[in-house]
Amino acid sequence: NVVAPGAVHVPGWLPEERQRELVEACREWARGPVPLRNTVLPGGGVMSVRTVCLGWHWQPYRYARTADDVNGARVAPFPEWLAAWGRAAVAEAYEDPVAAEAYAPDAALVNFYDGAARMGMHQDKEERSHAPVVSLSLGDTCVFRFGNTQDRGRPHTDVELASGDLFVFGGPSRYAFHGVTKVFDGTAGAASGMRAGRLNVTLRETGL
Ligand code: MD5
Ligand code: FE
Repeated sequence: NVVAPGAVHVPGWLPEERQRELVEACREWARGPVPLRNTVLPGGGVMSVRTVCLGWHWQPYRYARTADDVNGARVAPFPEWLAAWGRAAVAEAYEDPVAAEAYAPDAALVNFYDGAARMGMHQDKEERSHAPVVSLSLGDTCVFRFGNTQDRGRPHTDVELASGDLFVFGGPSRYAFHGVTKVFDGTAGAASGMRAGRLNVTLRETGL
């Protein structure tokens, strides 16, 4: 499903077994060296989403190797198997195995949403590379709001993202505003092995 130029939604891309593997890996990453944390924004606001990073630690609004706003630890490495999933995802979304081969993500953000968590409309601009962002959803279904590149307002398109869904944001959609407006409690089903909540794993090329 092409939502906009460069923005491709592939429902049910991850088979159950892969969903379970990724959930299990997320559980491990949440144990350390840096725990899941509610990011504190420079203005004092606290995000309702809980996040843990791989490869590079995102803190508003830069990437660092250590989690200086959490416990100072160096973040877990970005695993090569996850980069391979990223290349497969880009190949699937763009039907272009040559472009996909060049995709070299070096950071991941793992976002955990409980039923009350939301993510406000924002752009992802901390990466120096213009390579696509790969998004994998697990657990509860959410409403993902895909906006425009100008501002937080209209026009925007609401898309439901369910467990196993792939979304790739590249080309002109790489810097679109986007957010999560709702998570539907109890919609996870059995596929991912998640009991409650939603996980989203995004793969990025930092260019750092
Ligand atoms: C999420 N995470 O569901 C989303 C999925 C984040 C974040 O937004 O920053 O952690 S990633 C959605 C995304 C990434 C890059 C570009 C665009 C969307 N886009 O152009 O719409 O937790
Ligand atoms: Fe984002």
